[in-house]
Order: sequence, then C-alpha cells, then structure tokens
Amino acid sequence: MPETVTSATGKFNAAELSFDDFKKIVINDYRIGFESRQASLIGRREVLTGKAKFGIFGDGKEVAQLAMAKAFRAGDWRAGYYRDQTFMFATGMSNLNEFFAQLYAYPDIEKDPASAGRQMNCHFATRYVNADGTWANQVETMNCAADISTTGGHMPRLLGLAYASKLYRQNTELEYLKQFSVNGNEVAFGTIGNGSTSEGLFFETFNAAGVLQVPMAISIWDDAYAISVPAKLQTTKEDISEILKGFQRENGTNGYEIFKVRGWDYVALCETYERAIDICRRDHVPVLIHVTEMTQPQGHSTSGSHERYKSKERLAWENEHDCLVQMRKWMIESAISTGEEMDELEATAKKYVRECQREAWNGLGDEIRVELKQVSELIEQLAEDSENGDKLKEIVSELSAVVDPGRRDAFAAGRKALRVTVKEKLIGKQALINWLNSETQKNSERFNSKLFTGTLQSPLNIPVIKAEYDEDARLIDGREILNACFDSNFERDKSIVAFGEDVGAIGDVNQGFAGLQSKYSDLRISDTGIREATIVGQGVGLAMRGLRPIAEIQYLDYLLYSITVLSDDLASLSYRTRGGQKAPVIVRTRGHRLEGIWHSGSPLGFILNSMRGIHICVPRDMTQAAGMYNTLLRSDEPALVIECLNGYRLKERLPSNVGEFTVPLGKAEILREGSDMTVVSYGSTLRIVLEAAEELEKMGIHIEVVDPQTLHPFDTDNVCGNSLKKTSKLLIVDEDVTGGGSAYILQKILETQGGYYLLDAQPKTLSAKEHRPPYGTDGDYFSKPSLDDVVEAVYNMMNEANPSKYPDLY
Ligand SMILES: Cc1ncc(C[n+]2csc(CCOP(=O)(O)OP(=O)(O)O)c2C)c(N)n1
Ligand SMILES: [Mg+2]
Repeated sequence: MPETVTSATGKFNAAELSFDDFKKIVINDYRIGFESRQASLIGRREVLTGKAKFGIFGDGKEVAQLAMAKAFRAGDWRAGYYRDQTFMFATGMSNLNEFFAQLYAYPDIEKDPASAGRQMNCHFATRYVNADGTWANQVETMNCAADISTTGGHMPRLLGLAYASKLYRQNTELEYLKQFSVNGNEVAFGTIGNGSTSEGLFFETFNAAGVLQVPMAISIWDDAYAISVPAKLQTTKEDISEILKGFQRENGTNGYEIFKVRGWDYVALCETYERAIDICRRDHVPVLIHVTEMTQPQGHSTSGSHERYKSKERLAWENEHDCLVQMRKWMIESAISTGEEMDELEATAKKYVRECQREAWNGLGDEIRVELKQVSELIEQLAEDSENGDKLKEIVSELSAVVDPGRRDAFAAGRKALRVTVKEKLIGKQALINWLNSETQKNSERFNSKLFTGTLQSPLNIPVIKAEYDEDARLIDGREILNACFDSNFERDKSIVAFGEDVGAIGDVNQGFAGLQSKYSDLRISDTGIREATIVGQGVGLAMRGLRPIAEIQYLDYLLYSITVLSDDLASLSYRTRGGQKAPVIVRTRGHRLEGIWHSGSPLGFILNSMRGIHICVPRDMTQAAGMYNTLLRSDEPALVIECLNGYRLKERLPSNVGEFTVPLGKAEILREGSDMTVVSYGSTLRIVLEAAEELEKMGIHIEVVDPQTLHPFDTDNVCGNSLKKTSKLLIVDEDVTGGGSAYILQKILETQGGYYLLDAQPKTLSAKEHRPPYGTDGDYFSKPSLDDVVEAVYNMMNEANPSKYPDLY
C-alpha cells in the first residue's frame, strides 16, 4: 500500500522550494494522476463486465486538474462536470473508495457521501448539511456543489456561488456569518467541456459574471470533441477562448482575464492556475482558463467507442499527447524521477486502486449476500409446509444462480414466493411478510427519501402565527402589503437579498420592493440583466452559501427560461445528495391572468410536473403571499411563490404583524361554506369563484369554496376530501390548460384523499382553453374561466343530478 494520497493543494513555486521538495510534490501529483487513470481503466472494465451499469471517466484530463487543485483552498467551491475525478482526489474532496462505491450505486452515505448511490459515477458533492440539518462550517472545508448530468446545467449555480463571495466581501453586515466566508476570499471554480460551451447557459453565465465581477474561475476542458461531434461543428473558429476575447478586461473596463494553456504541459498549467486564481481571489475578477489539447484515452463513456468517429491520425496524436505520458516523460528528462522509480510507483498504484475497487465491490456484495441468505431461508421454511414446495424451491435456486445479484433479486424473490402461496395459509408467511416490510422501509430510505431535506427548519415545522389587525387597520394596495412584509424581513434578517429584472432601482415592476434599495443598499436589493436562468442560479448558489435569496422572475411566463435550473438543479438537490445539500432559495414571480399571450400564463402543469422538490405556493392575495414569505424566510427549503398579477392594486387590510404572521404550507382553507358542491380553486380564479358563489346563492345553490393555498404540498389535512363528505360533488377551477394543474388536484383529491368514494356525480374540471389567452378583455373572456363559466359549470352539474329542480339553462 502506498502512503495515503496527500492533498495536491498547496503553493507551487519552484523558486521557493528545494529541488527535493519540488520533486516530492511532482511525484505525489503524478501518483494521484496515475491512480486516477487506473480508476478510469478499471471502472470501464467493471461496466463492460456487467458489474456496474454505466461509466464516464476523467481520463485524459488528469494533469490540468492536478494544477487546478493546487490553487484550490479551504472555503472554495467547485461546480463542475463528470470529468473531474482527479481534481476531487487531489483536493481530498473524494477518494478512490468513494469513487468505486458510486460506480456500483452503493446506497450508503458513508460509502458514497456524494449521492448515496443515487447518481451515476463521477457526479461529485461534499456534504454541507449536518445530520441534524444544520449547516456545516464551509470555510474550514473544501466545497463541491452537487453535480448534475446535464452538460452546462451547473453554470448558473456557479454564478451564485461566486456572487456570494462578492456579497460577503462588500456587505459588512454579513460579517457575523463566519462559517460561510472569510471576507469573501472564496473562489468558485467551474469546469465545463468544450462542447458544452455551446449551451445558452454557458453564455448567459459568462456574461453575467463579467457584469457582476465575481471571483469565478471557469476551466474549459477542451478535447476537441463532444461525444462524436468535432469542434468544427460546435464552436465558431473551433476555439472558444479566441471568440470570447471580447470579454478580456481592459484598462478601466470590467470583464475577464483569459488564459489558454495546453492540457499536457504540467509546468505551464501550474503556473497558469497560480496566476489566474491569485487575480480572481484578490481582485474579484472572473477568469477563464481554456485548457486545450486534452485527450480521451478511452473515448467518451462506456456507451460507445471513439474509434468509430476519430481518425487514425487523431487517435495517434491523442496517444502521444496523453497528459500522463507527457508528464512522465518530462519528469524523467528533468531528473525528477527515473524510469525504474516510475515503474515501481505505477505498479504500487495499480495494486492500490485494485484494492479500493475490491473493497467497494465486496462491501456492497456482503450486505446483499446477507439479504439473499435471509430471504432464501424464509422461502425454504415456507416450502416445508407448502403444497407449492417445488415452485418455492425453484425460486430459491433461481436466486442462487443469479450472477452478481442485487437487492432487487432478493426482494423480488420474496414477493414471488407470496404470489405462489397466495391461496395457502402457512405459518412461515408472516415471517416473510415481516422481512419484506422491514426491507421496504430500509429501501425507501435508500432510494426514495429526502425529496426535501426535512430538517427541523422545514417550512412544515414553522409555528403558525395568525395575522392580526388593529381596529383601524389601513386598507391599502396589495403591493403595499408585500412591501411592508419585505421591509420587515430585510430589517430582521441581514442575510436576505432580492434581485431580478427591475427589482433594484424601481423596486420591481409592481413595486413590491419600492424604496427598499435606498433603505438597504444595492447589495441587498439589486437589478439584474434579462437572464432568468442565471437569476435562479444566482439564488441557488447564494442559498448554498448561507444567504437567503429571493430570486425574482418578472412574469410567470418567463419561468420557462429558468426551468432547467429549477428542475434539474434546484428541485433535485436534496434528493440527489440524500439530504447532504440544500439551497433554500425563494423564487418569486407573478402570474395568472392579466393581458396577452405572454403575460397571462398559468402553466401550473409544467411547474407541478417538473419541480417536485420545490414547494409551490399559489397565494390568492398579497396578504396570504406575505404570510408565505414570512414562513419561507424562516425555514430552509426552496419554494416558488406565484403572486396574482392582477392583485397588486386591489385593497387589502394591513396586518399589524405583517412581517411576522405565517401562512403554513399545505394547509387548505375553506373560504365559503356550502353544502351542494365543493369547488376547489387557487390564485386569481378564486376571486371569480367567490363572485360566482354569490350568483349561485341567488339560484339556490350553495357551494363550498376551498383554497389549497399551496400545490406542493397539497392539502395535507384532507380539507378537500372532507368537504366531499358534505357535498358529494367536486368541481376544480383553474386557468391552466385542461389536464394541467386541475388534473393534478383531481388525482390528489380522488386518489390520495379517497374522494372517489364520496362522490355521487362525475367530478369536473373547468380550465382555460388549450391555446394561450389572446390580448384584451374579450380575449380573456373567451379563453379563461369567467364568472359565467363557473356559474354554468356548477349549475350544469346540479342540473345533471336533479333536472327537475334545476332545469336546463339553455
Ligand atoms: C443538456 C445536455 N445535452 C446533452 C447531453 C448528452 N451529452 C452528455 S456528454 C455530451 C458531450 C459533452 O461534450 P463536452 O462538453 O465537450 O465534454 P466532454 O465529454 O468532451 O468532456 C453530451 C452531448 C447532456 N448530458 N446534457
Ligand atoms: Mg469535449
């Protein structure tokens, strides 16, 4: 066994070191790089022999990552992609055991702390949420935001990670948050493949960081390919740093420092990273390090072979320019090591990597073997008394014949045994059922837990404080209620920041933040460019680093431009780290009906379906919205709040505790009692439903109006289902397309809440038309549910049930 891998980080300045020390550092680096390469080679074999499902590795990218690791310090952050194993090993943020554990999908946070076996291999993360849900100290550790597989999808979050350093340095009120920053000295390191720089998210992030001047260091690993597609078809001039030259800062301008260096030139790489990161850290200038001439010794991934699309010449060039081959050559030429010493180092390293691989494989195998033995014994016991003994024995023998069995095989065998003996009463059955039940619990923890972090600070645990009103409570515009709520929260908690298009100077297009920038500074309430994805990413990164961002998307219709970040990154964060990371960002937006095709959207269907892992709040007015913000700003889970676009100028009474009262999530409210029909609605349609209720009252129909208030979670006390006990009729009204938000609500009430059994008529939904709403009052009337539509929908259902009492309307 070699000595444990020493971290490769630390200053590298040949002039300050003795030759012996210098040699030691270089040899240690080479060993880390070589071990990493062995891990890639073995990893691929493990996939090709069927022990692991998929493999993507960092071979050909080792040397640049050794250099990058030298510039990486405690407190720094990485947001990167699947090629970075060498960097992770060199910094000590990951190791070979964890690497193999993840490759085998080992569902244990001790073995694979990054994802507990949930992510494909080489998807890295450090755990910054303690077991008790509190934040770990981030300045003492090196930090890695959890990777995602979508190439370029991590870029917006990188911006936020870097922007946090800017706020920590410039806003002295944040000094008390010592566990997150030391004077904003932390650099956010990003990595991305050359091909993925074609993504819009890359360009959006790149520009935003140049505007904001944040300590963000982007490394582009350029191997001239994106799977099979060559640079010629990806990048103008086939050279990303060449075309980004316009971003180079000049005297008196903002912008970047741009570096270009070859991926096999160890010395140049070390010098470049040291220079680049010094500037970035000290001056908060973003830097780009374009690392060219990288290779892929094993091709892109285990899904194919690169011999199919690379020419013989290219493959030969790659062999020669393999960064480890080049580094080895240079080490021997420079008398850092001899060929024999290198051979010995490599032989030892190979053995060591093999040991790590076996340890992970055997560790998981041992756990599974225990389960296989347990279930086999239980089935054999059953076989002794069963008239289907032969079939049961067959299940056991089939199970023992499975090559590389998994938990699935053990569990499925148990279920099959129960099916085979379904008609028999056997004493041994209960033991098997008990085993299945207890394994179900464990497997649910392993594979289904932590959609939300679910800590004590969860919004679901925030005490409910009711809104209070003075006798002479002022009746003011809805926007002023929000304004008072934000003011109070900004005063209370210095870590809250808000940003978005037009949020700063004018206080957002509907003036919820009016006057607050001048009161709390432009570090806390700020304008951004028109860049929805990176507005959300800015929020995610800040929230990861202990700040409390309200990231504003100007109109709900523009949420689509940030959906990748919301869905892929934010919504999956807690799940993909099994609770190891959280980002309590609040995305604020406004939607539902107003005017025109792009300012009247209510696309809850896509939101509900793509954002499990984010709370979805749909307040009916600004008071409820304020109560939700008060809840969310005191808790630690992400949420989307959709305010009613047409509600800012409607009058509401100002609660005396506008910054304190809380609206709990998942708690439906009955806004009007009635016995004939339950009508469930949310957001802007609620007002219409309440008006319709008055009309219907005149017709002798009494509807019960329920507001679920939040859609994730949905009505956790079964208020809707219970209402059906009284009414037996259900209508759902919203202004999404048919089969969108209303279908989701229908499933919740009928299936989850058991409402199906309480109905005496077909449940109905009333939604908007399938096209987007046209501009103008008439367009709205003929496209979205109106008062007349609601009245008629309810009446027609009553007419269906009792035509003599409720004759046809027309
Ligand atoms: C958004 C997205 N589109 C497509 C893919 C499929 N995909 C995975 S890797 C890859 C190529 C990436 O090439 P590059 O950025 O150059 O990185 P490299 O793998 O060469 O290091 C593609 C197209 C993906 N994962 N995510
Ligand atoms: Mg590439």
